[in-house]
Amino acid sequence: MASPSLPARHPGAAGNVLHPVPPLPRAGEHAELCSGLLASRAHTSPKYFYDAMGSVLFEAICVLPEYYPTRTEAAIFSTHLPQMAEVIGTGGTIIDLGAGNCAKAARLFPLLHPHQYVPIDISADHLNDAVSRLQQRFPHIEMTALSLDLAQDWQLPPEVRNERRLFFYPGSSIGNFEPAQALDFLRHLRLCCDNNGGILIGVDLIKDAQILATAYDDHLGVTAAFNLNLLRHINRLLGSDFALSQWQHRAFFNSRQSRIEMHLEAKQDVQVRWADGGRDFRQGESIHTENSYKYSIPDFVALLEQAGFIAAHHWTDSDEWFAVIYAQTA
Ligand code: AVI
Repeated sequence: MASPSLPARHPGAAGNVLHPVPPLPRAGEHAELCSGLLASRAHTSPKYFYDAMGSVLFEAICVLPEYYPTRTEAAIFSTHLPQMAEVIGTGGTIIDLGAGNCAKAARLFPLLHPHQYVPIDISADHLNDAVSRLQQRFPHIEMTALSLDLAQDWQLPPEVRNERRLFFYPGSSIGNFEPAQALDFLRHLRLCCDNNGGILIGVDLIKDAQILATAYDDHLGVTAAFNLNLLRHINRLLGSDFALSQWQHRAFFNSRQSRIEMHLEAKQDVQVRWADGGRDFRQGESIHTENSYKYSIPDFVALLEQAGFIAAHHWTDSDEWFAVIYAQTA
C-alpha cells in the first residue's frame, strides 16, 4: 500500500503550511510489472505511462485537435463555473486527485474560495514545483501536497481538514479504472467525506466510435509515442530489453465494453529478457496497456449513487461529448 508521506512541516511562501513530498517508494513495481507481462494476456498498468517523457507526451496529447476531452472539459468549466460555485458553495477543502500542475483547480479558487487545498499526485517533483508557485498566488489558502498512488489503497492524513471536503477529479481519469475499481474508488471518496462533502468529476461520454478511435490514434502519432514510451520506462524499471522498433501502437473502441483499448502489438516474433525473467511474443501478440471507459450520464450517476453520493447537477458541452458532474453526500 502506498502511504501518504508526512515530512517535516516548513512555512510556505506566506507562512502557510506547505508539505514537500518525496517520491513514492518503488517497491512492488518490479513484481507488478513482471506478473502483468507474464500473464497469458500481457498487460501493464496505465500508471507506467507517466515517467518524465510520458508526462510531456500526455501534455502534448491534451492539445491535439483529435483529443477532444481536455478542451471540451475546459470549455464546460469556462461556461458554467459561476453556476457550479452557486451549487457547491464556498469555503471547505478542495482535494485535487491527480493534480499535475494544479492549473485546473487554480481556476476554481477565485469562485470557490477554499480554506485548504490538497493536491495529490503520483509525481512528487511536478507537485512540489506547482504548489510552491500556486502558494505565492494564493497565500491565504493553506496548501498541503501529498504524493500518493491513487491506484493503490490510500488514506488522507490528519492534516487534511474534515470541514466540507470537495474531491476534484477532472480529466476523465475515472475512465482508466475498471468499472468495479471505479465503484470502490468512489466509495472510498464517499467514506472520506463524512456527511458534508462532495465530488466534482469529469466524465467522458459515449459517442461515435470513429471520433473516439481517432482521439486515441492521432495523425501526428503523439499517442503512439506515448504508448511506445512505456516500453522505455519498463526497460529502465525492469532492466529489460524491449526494442521499440519491434512494436506498434493499436487503439480501438470496444463498443461491447464501452471502452477504448490501447495495446502495443509485436510487429514480428519478439524475445524480451530481463534480469530474472523474460517472455517470447509471437507476431501480432500484444500487451494491453490501457482501457479508457466511456459512460452515459445516467450510468455514471447510477455509479455515484451506488457509491453513496447523490448526483446534484451535471454540465455538458452542446455535443454532449463530456460531462462535469457534481455529487454530494446524502
Ligand atoms: C489520463 N486519461 C484520462 C487519458 C484517457 O483519455 O484515458 C489517458 C490517455 N491515453 C491516451 N490518450 C490519453
